Amino acid sequence: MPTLFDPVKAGALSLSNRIVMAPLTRNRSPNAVPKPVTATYYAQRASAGLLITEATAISHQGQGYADVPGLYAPEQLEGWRRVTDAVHEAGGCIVTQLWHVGRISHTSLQPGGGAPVAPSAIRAKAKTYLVSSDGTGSFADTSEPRALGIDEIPGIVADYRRAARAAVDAGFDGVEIHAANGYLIDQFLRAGSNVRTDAYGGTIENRARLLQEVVAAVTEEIGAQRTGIRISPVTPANDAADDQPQALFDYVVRVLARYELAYVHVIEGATGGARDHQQGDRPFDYAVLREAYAAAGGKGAWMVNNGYDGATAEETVASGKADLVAFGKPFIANPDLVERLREGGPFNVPDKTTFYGGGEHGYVDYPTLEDARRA
Ligand code: 8OZ
Repeated sequence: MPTLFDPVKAGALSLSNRIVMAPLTRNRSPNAVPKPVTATYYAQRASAGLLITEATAISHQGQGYADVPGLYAPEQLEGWRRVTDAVHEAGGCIVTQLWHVGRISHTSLQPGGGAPVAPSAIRAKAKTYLVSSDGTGSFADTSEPRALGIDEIPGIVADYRRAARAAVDAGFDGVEIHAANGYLIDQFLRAGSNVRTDAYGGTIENRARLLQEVVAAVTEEIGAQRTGIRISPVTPANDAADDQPQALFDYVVRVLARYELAYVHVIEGATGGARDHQQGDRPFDYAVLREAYAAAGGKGAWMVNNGYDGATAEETVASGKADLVAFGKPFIANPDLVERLREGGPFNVPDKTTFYGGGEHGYVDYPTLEDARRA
């Protein structure tokens, strides 16, 4: 019976244990450039089997929040090189999360102050986070998006490909395609945000076309075995809505099974919220989802996330329900989370007021068990 602490392979990634640091937005990269302190933050957490960076924009158009990092300018990639070097020095394995926000953006964050882009011109009932010139942050309604022309889609797929290449050149061990939480790829997938009548809308097959093209491009560029993907079948995050999530995501994983991906990362329930959150007329069946992937020949590691603790994670891995478990908030507050899980705690409590934006406090100053013993 595998334990959480046993090594495992996910495609080409050799992980020292099955505990993963989930992607966590921290809004500490002004001008989209990761600072030196971000290298310290990730290196402190390098005992995780795998670190997934915070969501990182593949292009200026893919930006939707103040002070989130990018992968599309030389200074950004230099910042990431410091991170990957520090993590590797500390013995860790790290992938970056490729992000295009689609309609979850604001004109003030877009090239030329233009409208954010989306499958259809439907505004999300969602907020984004802005920082004004005097440094004060505030939440703002997302802007009215414009529908992408079909001729613009190849350029977006090319941006994913370019970002994946840049990530590997900057020292990442691989990438995770962000297809969750109501951002661009998820907006195409879900009927609530996609009313297109061309080859990218209507049927499930058409709504999954962008996802399929992005996966094909990224895996061709850097290798499927270095590519993971994150999905969130029933999350309501960022106004994501579909009333047939089981049919939709059973199809999605069958598409994913065509590629020898490193892993499939599934957010169970409402992101950061209820695990039994429901969309459509029946509870979502994650076992059916995994069976659909395996039956179609999918070989990637199965990663689960959302509200796991040591006991539920241990049971999930021991029973074979998943190969990897990703932890979010616990990793913010516990740089040595792996050690603390091994010892059964204690755990530092995350401070919500320092999740988004700010400096070193609440970022790199949470104590390890060893720090606590010394103090
Ligand atoms: C929290 C705040 C801003 C963005 C996601 C990238 O939900 C995010 C995100 C989370 O995937």
